[in-house]
Amino acid sequence: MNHQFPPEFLWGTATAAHQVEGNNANSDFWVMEHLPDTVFAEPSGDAIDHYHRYREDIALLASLGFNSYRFSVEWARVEPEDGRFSTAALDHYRRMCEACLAHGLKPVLTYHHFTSPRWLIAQGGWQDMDMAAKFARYSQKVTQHLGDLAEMVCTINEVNIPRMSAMLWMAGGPGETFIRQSAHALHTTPQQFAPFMFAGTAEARDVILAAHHQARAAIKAERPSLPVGLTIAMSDMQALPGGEEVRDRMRHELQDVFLEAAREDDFVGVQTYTRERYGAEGILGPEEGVELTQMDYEFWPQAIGATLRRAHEVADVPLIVTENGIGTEDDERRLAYYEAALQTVAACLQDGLDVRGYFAWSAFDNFEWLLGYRPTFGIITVDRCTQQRTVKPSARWLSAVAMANRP
Ligand code: GCO
Repeated sequence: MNHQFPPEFLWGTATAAHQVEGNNANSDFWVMEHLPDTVFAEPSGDAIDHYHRYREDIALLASLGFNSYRFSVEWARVEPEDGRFSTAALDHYRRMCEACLAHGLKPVLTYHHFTSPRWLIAQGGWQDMDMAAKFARYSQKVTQHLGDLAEMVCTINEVNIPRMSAMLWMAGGPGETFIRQSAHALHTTPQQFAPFMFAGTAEARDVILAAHHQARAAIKAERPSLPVGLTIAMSDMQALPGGEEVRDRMRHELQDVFLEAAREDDFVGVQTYTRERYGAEGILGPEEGVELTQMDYEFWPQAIGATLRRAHEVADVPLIVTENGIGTEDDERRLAYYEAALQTVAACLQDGLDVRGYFAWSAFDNFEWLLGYRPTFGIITVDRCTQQRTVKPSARWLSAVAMANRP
């Protein structure tokens, strides 16, 4: 795997605030995790206490030879009430950026990674066009405070995941009782209930894309040279004979419209875990005989090569693998996954695709949303009683690749 990557290539790992920080108590997810009929397996709680342990964590990641770290700024902390910004919270993220730079890691910031402040949901959440301006205002504030230290900014993580989840996994939504309880607890109505993850309508898609575009303008107004993009969840959508039409329709709806919306951006972040097969009737389950991961995804590391090529074809902007990885308790399989995945990334580079970086999901085992702490995506494991971190062999392997390819 040596010398197949350009010297300025970004090698990193990724996390998201809510999944690692702990006690993100002003966010919509925190509220939903604690309802009597919650759909979450368990609450996020202290997570891995990254909020307090970021210095050691960043030092550990740097010691592994990475040159970048992708993490998210938590809107619920930075703007705890509508229009009220917390300088202390902004300073916290500034200290994180400074710690990264002191250790030779370029900070790649995500401004929204699934969680939102409670007040936003009470106002109509991600279904209300007014929120786009609020997201832009928040983005401007964050850029004012951190923009000079950031390497690049992802506005919204996985802009297409609400639509995917509504069309593929959660048809009919998350269940009436849960919606009723959540809406009540978040001071809205079941009809207007729209946290990001559950905002799966076509109207919400337009709101999300407007939020991205307005945020991009706000960031550029502050700091014209800062690269801005969005990230998108892309599985390798394969058609079986007869499934081409359905696959094309679904791919347009779930991926292409979002890639098209990124054509004016500085880059697009591609996040891939597996493939999906389509037949004439729609999406098919895993193929018999193919190994499954903890997420019940097919073990399909080559998916990342296919999605990079697709993103290049449709968006035609520089590409970054902002997430790629596997939920497994068997770290040997993780290592095998990364090895095969990186081969396909190298092949894309060889074919002339402008791929600028690779971020493994995830740095640490962390809170996997509805599934709680059971799936383990980390290259570093965490004992959540002692908060002790232990580096897995897959991390050592990635570390060797990153170091061998650095100047
Ligand atoms: C994502 C998510 C992560 C998940 C990961 C594994 O962007 O989908 O960024 O939060 O943990 O995808 O399922």
